[in-house]
Amino acid sequence: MNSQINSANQYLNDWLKQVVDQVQPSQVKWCDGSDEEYDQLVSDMVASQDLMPLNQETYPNCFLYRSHPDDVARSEHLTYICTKEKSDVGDNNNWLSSQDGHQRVDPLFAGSMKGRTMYVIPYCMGPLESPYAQFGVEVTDSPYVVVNMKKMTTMGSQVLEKINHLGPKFVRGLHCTGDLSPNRRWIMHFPEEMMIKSFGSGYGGNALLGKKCHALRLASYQAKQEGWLAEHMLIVGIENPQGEKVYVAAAFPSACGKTNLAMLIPPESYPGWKIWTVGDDIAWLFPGDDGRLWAINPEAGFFGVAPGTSEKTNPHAFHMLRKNTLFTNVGLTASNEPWWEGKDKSSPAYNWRGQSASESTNSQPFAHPNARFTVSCAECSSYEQQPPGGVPISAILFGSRRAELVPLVFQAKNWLEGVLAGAAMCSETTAAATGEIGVLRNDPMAMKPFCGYNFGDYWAHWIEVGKKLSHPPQIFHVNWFRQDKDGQFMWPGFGENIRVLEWVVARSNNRLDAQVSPLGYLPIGSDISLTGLDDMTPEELARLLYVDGAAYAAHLENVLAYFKKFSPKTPSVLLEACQAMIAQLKS
Ligand code: OXD
Ligand code: MN
Repeated sequence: MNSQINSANQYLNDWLKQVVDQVQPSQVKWCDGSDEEYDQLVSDMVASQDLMPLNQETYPNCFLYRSHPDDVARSEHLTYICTKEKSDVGDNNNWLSSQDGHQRVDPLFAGSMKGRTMYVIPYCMGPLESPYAQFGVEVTDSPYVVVNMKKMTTMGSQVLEKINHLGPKFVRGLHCTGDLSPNRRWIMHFPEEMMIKSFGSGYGGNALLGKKCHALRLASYQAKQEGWLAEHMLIVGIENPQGEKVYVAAAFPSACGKTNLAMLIPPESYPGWKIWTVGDDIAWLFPGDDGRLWAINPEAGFFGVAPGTSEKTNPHAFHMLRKNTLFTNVGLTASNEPWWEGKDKSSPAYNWRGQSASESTNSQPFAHPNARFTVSCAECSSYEQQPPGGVPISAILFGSRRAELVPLVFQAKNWLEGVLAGAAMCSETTAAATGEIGVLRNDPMAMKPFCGYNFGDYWAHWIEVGKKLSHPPQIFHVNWFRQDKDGQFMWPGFGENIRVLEWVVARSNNRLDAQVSPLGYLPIGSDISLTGLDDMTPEELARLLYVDGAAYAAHLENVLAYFKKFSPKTPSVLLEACQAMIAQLKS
């Protein structure tokens, strides 16, 4: 077996030989990343009934995967960052010493691939020729992981060529499906060793190691050492009717509409406006020599939430999913098309577990609320091929899901108050992670599940990055999810969010005045256009923008207490900015 471990990178060979000895696969398969390899894996999985072809006339080259019912989302409570010092990792993460982390998972890997194929996936995060690209090798026994990695990353022989010359500078990711029991599941990160060990889950965020594990947790740790940022952000280009394009990065917690915002189609009342999709989930942000912040999307595909995706909410995605897509845990119609809540007028015949409509319990959704689609970026008609050097960011949005309190939009007065706006984010939990849904929790910069180090150091790092920027992006906070007293959403969202983006762009270009408030700058009512939005009155818009000073101050008191949990790491300037804002809101 070890004779098959023959790359030109000795560090890679040494690691793979250890892995083979540990997991004892029946064969090793190096993934070349070709379409033929993908097709072969898909047809093998269809033959073994791990994958089900969907209606090939209406959904050509689309397949359905049904996961184990206990393995449908990220397992945050089983996700650990393992380092020498606990204080490096902070209370925002589960921590184990590196030694204990290895000791906990290694016995599970012993002999875990007996009788199975071990796939070796060399992958690249970011455009292959980008100076910002990062490399990794994922070893897995899951063909589902291989076919998903093919869509989500650049992978295969051309990547191995590059890794051959990297010496030890690549991430080693070991993944094994195990028996999928949550009692034998761990997602362990060893940032000091550039290593990931994930056992017992096939779910995307736990098993596609290039994504959350590498591109966010390990990358954020690395970015701290090297002076850049790895963030849970979409990236879009916003083009106005004059043809000017401005790039915006936006952080929202999981399953809060990042993919929809990334692919927004403006309404008819916004002729000439266009949104270009650069990325929908992760942004790596680098201070440039020109004092601006430059961004790349490290991913090559979308792993999006299917429920709620429709012709109305996200027409680009709705059409892109009609071919070459892997679906996970959606329902099925009688004509073998994928089905999810909020899709269209069709009816489901089977739920995500394969039970027929008569067998399934009425109150249960037919698609799992975290059902996903995996599709290459190239399939999206609004996708913009990113230049290797990235795109310059003019504005950063932080967005939380808040039924109350938080206005539709405000602009921070400066970088520090922008960092405060991001760090103060609280949002309601969603089905993207196991656990209760709708619980309000602190989710700074939407990075609670993804920051690979101590939040105190993270906020300090954000402040430091700002100091390197002579032309920093303007920072905004948005909330599409405010509700009225009857529990109805007050803002229509989706394509109509362009109205807020228009204000964001104008403010970033210094083209509009604004009202000054303790929170930051607020739109002067009429500056958010309501043209063509017949259902909304200026009074309703005023309610959406209303800030209850006392209630907001109370929220920030809680945030301050949260910040203090990370002291002495929490930067004192952040605490002072928060205290000053509380005092102003109260006065
Ligand atoms: C995702 C997530 O899958 O945030 O992007 O959970
Ligand atoms: Mn995400």
